[in-house]
Amino acid sequence: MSLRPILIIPDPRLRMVAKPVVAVDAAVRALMDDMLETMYDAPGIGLAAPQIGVDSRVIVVDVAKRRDDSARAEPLSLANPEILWASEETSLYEEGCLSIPDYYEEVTRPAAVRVGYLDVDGRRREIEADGLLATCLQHEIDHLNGVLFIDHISRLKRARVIKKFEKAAKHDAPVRKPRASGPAHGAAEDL
Ligand code: GNR
Ligand code: NI
Repeated sequence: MSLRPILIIPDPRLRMVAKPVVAVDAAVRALMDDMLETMYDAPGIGLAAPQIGVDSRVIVVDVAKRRDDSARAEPLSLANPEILWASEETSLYEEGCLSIPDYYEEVTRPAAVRVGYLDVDGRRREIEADGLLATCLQHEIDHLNGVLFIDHISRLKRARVIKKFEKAAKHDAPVRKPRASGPAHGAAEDL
Protein backbone atom coordinates (compact mmCIF):
# COMPACT_ATOMS: atom_id res chain seq x y z
CA MET A 1 0.00 0.00 0.00
CA SER A 2 1.18 3.48 -0.68
CA LEU A 3 -0.02 7.04 -0.56
CA ARG A 4 -0.35 8.75 -3.94
CA PRO A 5 -0.23 12.48 -4.57
CA ILE A 6 -3.64 13.98 -5.44
CA LEU A 7 -3.81 16.13 -8.56
CA ILE A 8 -5.20 19.65 -8.26
CA ILE A 9 -7.06 21.67 -10.93
CA PRO A 10 -6.20 22.84 -13.57
CA ASP A 11 -4.29 19.56 -14.15
CA PRO A 12 -5.53 18.36 -17.59
CA ARG A 13 -5.58 14.72 -16.40
CA LEU A 14 -8.66 15.65 -14.33
CA ARG A 15 -10.50 16.49 -17.57
CA MET A 16 -10.00 13.23 -19.47
CA VAL A 17 -12.40 10.31 -19.97
CA ALA A 18 -10.83 7.33 -18.15
CA LYS A 19 -10.42 3.89 -19.74
CA PRO A 20 -12.52 0.91 -18.65
CA VAL A 21 -10.81 -1.76 -16.56
CA VAL A 22 -10.37 -4.91 -18.69
CA ALA A 23 -10.21 -7.25 -15.70
CA VAL A 24 -10.04 -6.77 -11.94
CA ASP A 25 -6.59 -8.30 -11.50
CA ALA A 26 -3.89 -7.91 -8.84
CA ALA A 27 -2.79 -4.57 -10.31
CA VAL A 28 -6.32 -3.16 -10.10
CA ARG A 29 -6.69 -4.44 -6.53
CA ALA A 30 -3.38 -2.80 -5.61
CA LEU A 31 -4.66 0.43 -7.15
CA MET A 32 -7.87 0.18 -5.09
CA ASP A 33 -5.75 -0.34 -1.93
CA ASP A 34 -3.62 2.71 -2.67
CA MET A 35 -6.72 4.76 -3.41
CA LEU A 36 -8.39 3.82 -0.12
CA GLU A 37 -5.21 4.63 1.81
CA THR A 38 -4.90 7.96 0.00
CA MET A 39 -8.59 8.76 0.54
CA TYR A 40 -8.48 8.05 4.29
CA ASP A 41 -5.25 10.00 4.65
CA ALA A 42 -6.59 13.09 2.86
CA PRO A 43 -9.17 12.67 4.45
CA GLY A 44 -12.04 12.27 2.01
CA ILE A 45 -15.16 10.17 1.53
CA GLY A 46 -14.38 9.18 -2.06
CA LEU A 47 -11.60 9.12 -4.62
CA ALA A 48 -11.43 8.44 -8.36
CA ALA A 49 -8.33 7.03 -10.09
CA PRO A 50 -7.86 10.11 -12.35
CA GLN A 51 -7.32 12.15 -9.17
CA ILE A 52 -4.06 10.27 -8.65
CA GLY A 53 -3.18 10.42 -12.34
CA VAL A 54 -4.34 6.89 -13.18
CA ASP A 55 -6.33 6.57 -16.41
CA SER A 56 -8.72 3.82 -15.23
CA ARG A 57 -12.40 3.67 -14.39
CA VAL A 58 -11.91 2.86 -10.70
CA ILE A 59 -13.41 4.64 -7.68
CA VAL A 60 -13.43 4.09 -3.94
CA VAL A 61 -15.91 5.48 -1.42
CA ASP A 62 -16.51 5.31 2.31
CA VAL A 63 -19.09 7.74 3.58
CA ALA A 64 -18.81 6.32 7.11
CA LYS A 65 -15.49 8.13 6.98
CA ARG A 66 -14.31 7.86 10.59
CA ARG A 67 -11.14 5.89 9.88
CA ASP A 68 -10.38 5.17 13.54
CA ASP A 69 -13.92 3.92 14.07
CA SER A 70 -13.11 0.72 12.18
CA ALA A 71 -16.44 -0.86 13.12
CA ARG A 72 -18.13 1.83 11.06
CA ALA A 73 -15.74 1.84 8.12
CA GLU A 74 -17.51 0.66 4.98
CA PRO A 75 -14.98 0.90 2.18
CA LEU A 76 -16.31 0.22 -1.30
CA SER A 77 -14.11 -0.29 -4.36
CA LEU A 78 -15.80 -0.14 -7.76
CA ALA A 79 -14.41 -0.85 -11.22
CA ASN A 80 -16.29 0.36 -14.32
CA PRO A 81 -19.12 1.89 -12.27
CA GLU A 82 -22.15 3.05 -14.23
CA ILE A 83 -25.39 4.69 -13.22
CA LEU A 84 -28.19 2.30 -14.19
CA TRP A 85 -30.99 4.37 -12.72
CA ALA A 86 -31.35 7.79 -11.13
CA SER A 87 -34.37 9.09 -9.20
CA GLU A 88 -36.48 11.99 -10.40
CA GLU A 89 -36.25 13.37 -6.91
CA THR A 90 -33.18 15.50 -6.31
CA SER A 91 -31.22 16.47 -3.26
CA LEU A 92 -28.89 19.31 -2.42
CA TYR A 93 -25.50 18.72 -0.78
CA GLU A 94 -22.60 20.98 -0.07
CA GLU A 95 -19.80 19.29 -2.01
CA GLY A 96 -16.07 19.56 -1.90
CA CYS A 97 -13.32 17.86 -3.89
CA LEU A 98 -9.79 16.85 -2.95
CA SER A 99 -8.70 18.16 -6.37
CA ILE A 100 -10.20 21.60 -5.57
CA PRO A 101 -8.95 22.13 -2.01
CA ASP A 102 -10.89 24.29 0.43
CA TYR A 103 -13.75 25.12 -1.94
CA TYR A 104 -17.30 24.06 -1.12
CA GLU A 105 -20.55 24.70 -2.92
CA GLU A 106 -24.06 23.27 -3.00
CA VAL A 107 -24.86 20.90 -5.86
CA THR A 108 -28.23 19.45 -6.90
CA ARG A 109 -28.19 15.83 -8.08
CA PRO A 110 -30.60 12.89 -8.22
CA ALA A 111 -31.36 11.89 -4.62
CA ALA A 112 -30.98 8.15 -5.28
CA VAL A 113 -29.12 6.03 -7.84
CA ARG A 114 -28.54 2.41 -8.74
CA VAL A 115 -24.97 1.75 -9.83
CA GLY A 116 -23.61 -1.34 -11.58
CA TYR A 117 -19.91 -2.20 -11.19
CA LEU A 118 -17.28 -4.90 -10.80
CA ASP A 119 -16.20 -5.55 -7.21
CA VAL A 120 -12.67 -6.38 -5.96
CA ASP A 121 -13.21 -9.99 -7.06
CA GLY A 122 -14.34 -8.98 -10.52
CA ARG A 123 -17.94 -9.96 -9.82
CA ARG A 124 -20.78 -7.90 -11.31
CA ARG A 125 -22.69 -6.15 -8.58
CA GLU A 126 -25.28 -3.46 -8.11
CA ILE A 127 -25.74 -1.01 -5.29
CA GLU A 128 -28.70 1.24 -4.66
CA ALA A 129 -27.84 4.34 -2.71
CA ASP A 130 -29.42 7.50 -1.39
CA GLY A 131 -28.26 10.31 0.85
CA LEU A 132 -24.57 11.19 0.95
CA LEU A 133 -23.53 7.87 -0.64
CA ALA A 134 -25.66 8.61 -3.72
CA THR A 135 -24.09 12.05 -4.04
CA CYS A 136 -20.59 10.69 -3.54
CA LEU A 137 -21.02 7.90 -6.14
CA GLN A 138 -22.21 10.46 -8.70
CA HIS A 139 -19.32 12.81 -7.84
CA GLU A 140 -16.79 9.98 -8.32
CA ILE A 141 -18.33 8.65 -11.54
CA ASP A 142 -18.24 12.22 -12.88
CA HIS A 143 -14.46 12.22 -12.29
CA LEU A 144 -14.15 9.19 -14.61
CA ASN A 145 -15.71 11.32 -17.34
CA GLY A 146 -13.55 14.38 -16.70
CA VAL A 147 -16.42 16.14 -14.94
CA LEU A 148 -15.91 18.06 -11.69
CA PHE A 149 -18.54 19.21 -9.19
CA ILE A 150 -17.88 22.82 -10.19
CA ASP A 151 -19.38 21.92 -13.58
CA HIS A 152 -22.71 21.68 -11.74
CA ILE A 153 -22.59 25.20 -10.21
CA SER A 154 -23.17 28.61 -11.77
CA ARG A 155 -20.86 29.80 -14.55
CA LEU A 156 -19.79 32.78 -12.50
CA LYS A 157 -18.83 30.73 -9.44
CA ARG A 158 -17.06 28.17 -11.64
CA ALA A 159 -15.13 30.85 -13.52
CA ARG A 160 -14.02 32.39 -10.22
CA VAL A 161 -12.71 29.18 -8.71
CA ILE A 162 -10.97 28.05 -11.91
CA LYS A 163 -9.30 31.43 -12.24
CA LYS A 164 -8.07 31.29 -8.67
CA PHE A 165 -6.47 27.86 -9.15
CA GLU A 166 -5.03 28.74 -12.55
CA LYS A 167 -3.39 31.76 -11.01
CA ALA A 168 -2.01 29.71 -8.12
CA ALA A 169 -0.57 27.14 -10.54
CA LYS A 170 0.99 29.80 -12.77
CA HIS A 171 2.72 31.51 -9.88
CA ASP A 172 3.95 28.10 -8.79
CA ALA A 173 2.22 28.70 -5.48
CA PRO A 174 -0.03 25.70 -5.11
CA VAL A 175 -2.79 26.12 -2.55
CA ARG A 176 -1.42 24.44 0.53
CA LYS A 177 -2.93 23.78 3.87
CA PRO A 178 -0.91 25.14 6.77
CA ARG A 179 1.45 22.60 8.31
CA ALA A 180 -0.15 21.01 11.34
CA SER A 181 3.19 20.57 13.08
CA GLY A 182 6.91 20.34 12.49
CA PRO A 183 9.91 22.53 12.96
CA ALA A 184 9.32 26.28 12.97
CA HIS A 185 10.25 28.16 9.83
CA GLY A 186 10.93 31.83 9.35
CA ALA A 187 7.69 33.75 8.88
CA ALA A 188 8.82 35.32 5.62
CA GLU A 189 9.70 31.92 4.23
CA ASP A 190 6.17 30.72 4.90
CA LEU A 191 4.52 33.40 2.75
O1 GNR B 1 -14.16 14.12 0.43
C1 GNR B 1 -15.07 14.44 -0.33
N1 GNR B 1 -16.23 14.93 0.19
C2 GNR B 1 -17.38 15.10 -0.56
C3 GNR B 1 -18.41 15.82 0.03
C4 GNR B 1 -19.60 16.01 -0.66
C5 GNR B 1 -19.75 15.47 -1.92
C6 GNR B 1 -18.72 14.76 -2.52
C7 GNR B 1 -17.54 14.57 -1.84
S1 GNR B 1 -16.27 13.65 -2.57
C8 GNR B 1 -14.87 14.35 -1.79
C9 GNR B 1 -13.59 13.59 -2.16
C10 GNR B 1 -13.34 13.74 -3.64
O2 GNR B 1 -12.88 14.73 -4.15
N2 GNR B 1 -13.69 12.73 -4.40
O3 GNR B 1 -13.53 12.82 -5.73
NI1 NI C 1 -13.67 14.92 -6.24
